[in-house]
This record gives sequence, C-alpha cells and structure tokens, in this order.
Amino acid sequence: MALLSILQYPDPKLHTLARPVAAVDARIRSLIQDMLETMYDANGIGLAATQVNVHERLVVIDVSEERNEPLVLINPDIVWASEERVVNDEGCLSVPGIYDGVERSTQVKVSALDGEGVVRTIEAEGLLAVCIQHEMDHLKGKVFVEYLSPLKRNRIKSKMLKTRRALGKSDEA
Ligand code: GNR
Ligand code: NI
Repeated sequence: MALLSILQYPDPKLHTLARPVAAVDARIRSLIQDMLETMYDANGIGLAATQVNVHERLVVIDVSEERNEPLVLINPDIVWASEERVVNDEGCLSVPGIYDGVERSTQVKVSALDGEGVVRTIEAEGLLAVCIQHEMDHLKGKVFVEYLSPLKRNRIKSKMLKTRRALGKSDEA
C-alpha cells in the first residue's frame, strides 16, 4: 500500500480524459488499495484516478460516517439521472479549502464494474449521488470549479497558485 500524491488545481493534467480500464488485474487491484488509502488519509469522500495522475476510468468512494463502506466503480456509466436537480456545496481534494455550490441531479443510476470486475448497478441519492457525479466529471477532465463563474474560477486559480508558492511547492507536484 502507498499514499499517492493528489494533483492540485490548476494542474492541466486534471483535464485529461480517462480511458476505460482494460482488465481488473493485479495492477488495478493495487491501484484501488492505494487510492482508498489516499482517500481515507486525506479525509475525502471520493477520489478519481485522474486526481492521482492515472488516466483510467476508476473511482473510489466512501460516504459513510464510519469510513468503512468503500465503493469501487470501474468504467462507470450513468444510465439514468433524475430531472430533479439541486445545488449542493462541493469541495475537492484537488482544490483544497474551496467550497461552492454546484447543481446536480438528485438521483442517479450507475452501471460499473466493482473491485472484483463484476458488473453492478447502483441507485444513488443524497451525498452519494453528488459524489458519483463529481467523480465521473474528474474522469472527463472536469473539475467542479468549472461550473462556477469565470470570475470565481479565476479568483480560485490565483489563490491556489499563491498558496502553493507560499508553501514552496513546485509546479510539478
Ligand atoms: O471529499 C470530497 N468531498 C466532497 C464534498 C461535496 C461534494 C463532492 C465531494 S468529493 C471530495 C473528494 C474529491 O475531490 N473527489 O474527487
Ligand atoms: Ni474532486
């Protein structure tokens, strides 16, 4: 197991389109374990492979209070999304310290492979539905701040770059 480093906005690599996972093999199982460890360590409710610079369609999620209900979605596909939509405050491990409202479907049905490579269909609502949509956006190269106004997004971009400079981080990692 290993902690992976999480790409920070505005890293252009966050805008990479992920390809499907070809096979749920030892490499993918190991990546799943590392992503779960990284998500729990960062106190996140979800993590997309894109955020750890692996551009394959894989996300891990755990919206439980106890942090003991890991959900693995490989090659996820939204098969239905409710017309009913609502604005929720969202945050992102790639944009730490920033929270703002994003409109999403309140309910979704998702088809995906689980960690064993078995096809499953998940019906989600509430925080899980929000998280699934947020993670699937990452796989398309989309970060939640792209739903905000250009003014807000540019302020966030400047703030992130300024904080990173203050922390002495390079542009790379
Ligand atoms: O930890 C996270 N919290 C969160 C809160 C509201 C809406 C979405 C999220 S996902 C985020 C983790 C993350 O960045 N996943 O990509
Ligand atoms: Ni995110």
